[in-house]
This record gives sequence, structure tokens and C-alpha cells, in this order.
Amino acid sequence: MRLSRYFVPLLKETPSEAQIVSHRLMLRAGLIRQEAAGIYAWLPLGFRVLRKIEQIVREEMNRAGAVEILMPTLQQSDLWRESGRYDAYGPEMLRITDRHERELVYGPTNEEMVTEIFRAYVKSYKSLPLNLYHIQWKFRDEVRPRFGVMRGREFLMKDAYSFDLDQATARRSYNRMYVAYLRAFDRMGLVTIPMRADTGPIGGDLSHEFHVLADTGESQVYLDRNLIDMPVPPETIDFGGDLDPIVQQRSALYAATSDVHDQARFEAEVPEERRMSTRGIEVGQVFYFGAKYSTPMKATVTGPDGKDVPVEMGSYGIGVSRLVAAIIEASHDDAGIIWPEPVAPFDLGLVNLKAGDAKTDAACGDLYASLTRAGKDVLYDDTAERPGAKFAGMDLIGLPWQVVVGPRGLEKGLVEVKNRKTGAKEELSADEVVNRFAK
Ligand code: 5CA
Repeated sequence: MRLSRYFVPLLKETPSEAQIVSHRLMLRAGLIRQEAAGIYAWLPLGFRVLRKIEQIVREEMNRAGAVEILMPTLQQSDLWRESGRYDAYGPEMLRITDRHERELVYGPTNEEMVTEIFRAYVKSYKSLPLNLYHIQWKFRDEVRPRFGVMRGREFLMKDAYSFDLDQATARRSYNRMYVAYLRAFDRMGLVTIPMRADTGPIGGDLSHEFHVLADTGESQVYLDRNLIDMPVPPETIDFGGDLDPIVQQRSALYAATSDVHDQARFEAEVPEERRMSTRGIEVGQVFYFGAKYSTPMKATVTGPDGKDVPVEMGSYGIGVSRLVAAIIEASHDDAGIIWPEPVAPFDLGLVNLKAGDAKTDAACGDLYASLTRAGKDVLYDDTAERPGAKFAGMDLIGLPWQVVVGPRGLEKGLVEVKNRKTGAKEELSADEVVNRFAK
């Protein structure tokens, strides 16, 4: 992509409304634009990151055996009356009346709708286990939307729903999601800690929240330091096998959010030097709630014994749009964002230091073509800006690599390659650059 033809509206000033670094950087780097309180438009760079995160989540969900669908954002209120949540959910739920005076809600979550879909088709235990998920916009009329997309009103969520015959198999479904979450977040360059958590309006008696540790997190969390370095299950992990040891290994170490924290237990179980009390950003939550929805909504399956039982369910959310901000909180410096390669909007930035100079333009054009042919996404700064502004802009938007091409280097046949994260610079020939990144 040529920057001169693209749309990256960088801000010079630090927006005063932004209280945390990710919000400031998302506005300054032209990733998002606020359209109303807690409601954002995604500009090209932000949208590319959002799509990359979404794709990682999708791949890991599919690997774990979940099946993608797409449910609508608008739901009939009657569904929520069936489950008993229409009143219970309160003012956070956006209620809408259509021209026929029919009541709708803009979905804050989809337990009811997915249960309705399930009960329409699935009657026998032979179709189980089943896990249906979608990646769809949600609306929650938060009292205090803040920190940009971190706590928005409209936000993108991946939500999955598992259906099983009994508690034991439901537990296995829960474990599959737990492991898929560890893998998905790890692929985005994040260290996440699953924590015992309160179940809130979703309900149920077993739940973990996945937290990225960061000073700016909204939750107070308590954990055993040893959880931070625990290995993440590899790509080859068998999702058909027994995943309980992986979950148990982590659950054996103390980790809890403030809602369920027990200071006496914390001190008894964790040696002082390993006790950590810090802030966390909740990027995902998994719930097991058994028959909470299937009983009132009459979603039953016939078991091998011929008896009908309410299906056992769990639900599993990931804050896809929140993750964009969480990754920035975890990976930035004074100059701007530092994207981990798997979620970066482009693989590298190509900086033309003297646009308009025939030799520099030609060298950049060749590099751009070769790198693109090698499968790399290149953002080519071909604008007439001053070099200083170009460097600052590239650092701000945080692409993992910068390839800088100027007339002085070209005289020696060299261009400069800079690693955004380490700041390390190398001088290479154009061919060497292509070989390096073609790998
Ligand atoms: N139905 C369940 C699981 S599918 C559910 O709704 N869970 S949740 O309430 O925990 O939301 C799932 C994830 O969405 C959260 O872990 C969080 O990362 C994200 N999320 C929740 N509220 C917001 C919000 N207001 N803004 C941005 N992300 C949010």
C-alpha cells in the first residue's frame, strides 16, 4: 500500500480525553475515530489489526472443534423473557421498538438465541458435543464507557457456546476453550493468566477470566508469580484428548480477581516472594452454567437411555476489539505502538527519504514490488514529508520493521533495516532485504 493513496490520519497533539496510553496511541496513530460515547469507527490501520486478531481467534476456535456461524445483532425480546433475563439484565441492554411495536434488543450476548437455534434442530446426544461460535458486534449500554475501545458500548466479541449431554463432557468442552484461549492470546504476543472469577449476569458456578497484566487494567488481580512463565500448549495439542492436566496445572496455583479473592487463602497457599497483586485487563472469560438456559428454554436432548435431559451448556467470550487496546498496553514505548508481528497492520514500512528523486524512487519501487511478491504486506511511505516526520510517523504506527531508503545509502548500494522493538539497525543491500523477509 502506498501511503500517498492510503488513509492514515495521524494526530500531532495528544488528545486530552484519552486517559490511558492505548487510547492515546489509537487516536494519534489514526486507528479509530469516536462517533459517540463508547462507539468507534475503525480506520484502515485499526481495522487491519482487528481483522488479524479476529482471524487468530477463528483459527484457534476451529482447531478446538468449534463451528462458526453468524447470528444477528438484533434479537427478539421474547427470547429473553423465556430465559428470565429480560428484566434481570437491566439498563445495560439496549431495547428497541420496531414500526410494528415489536420489541427487540441489540444483543449484549447470545446465550438465548443460540439455545433457540440448538433446540430447533438438535434432539439426540449423538449430535454432541457441539460448540457454535460467532464473531459479532455487541452492545452494552455501559454507565461509564471509557478508555477507548477497552470499555466501549459497541464492541466486537467472539462468543462460543458449548452443548453437552452431562457435566463430565461439558467439563471437557470447557477445557477445550480454556486451552484454545491460552493459544490464541499467546499467538498475539500476549501473556494471559486465567483467574477464578465471578460469573455476573451470565450465571453458573465455574468461570475463569483471562487477564493481561498491566498497570492500566480495570481489575485488581492476585496471583502466584509462577503462572507467568507457564508453557502454552503447542499447535499439535490433541483437542480430542484429555486436557484436564493442563487446566489443573494452572488451577493448582492461586489466581483470582478481586470479586472472589480470599486474602487468607492467598497468604496460606502462595509463598510471600511469589505473591503478586496487580492490575489486569480482562480479554476473555469462560463460563460453565449447566442447565441455566436449557431448562427454562426447554432445550433437551435424548440420552442413550432414551430419557430427555436439559442440555449442559457453557459460554466463552473473547473481547476482540478490546484486544487491540490490550496489545498496545502490553507493547509500546514513548515513540508509539510496537505491534507483535502476527497482529501488525503491515509487516513492514518502506520509507522513501527523497520522494521525487529518480534513483530513490526506482529503488523503492523495486523493493516494494519484490517484497509484495514475496507475500509481505508493505506500507510504502512515498510521500513528500520531511524524513524526521516520516521516522516519527513510522515509530508511532509501530510496524515491526522499517526499511529506510535514501540517496546516500544507495550510493553504497545499501538501505537501512530497523527493528521497531529493539531499535537495532542494519545496513543491507536491497537483495539481502528481500531474502531476509521472503523467508
Ligand atoms: N456470554 C459470555 C461469554 S460468550 C459473555 O458475554 N462474557 S463477557 O461478558 O465476559 O464478555 C466477553 C468478553 O468481552 C470480555 O472478557 C471482554 O474482553 C469483552 N467485553 C465485555 N464488555 C466489553 C466492553 N464494554 N467493551 C469492550 N469489550 C468488552
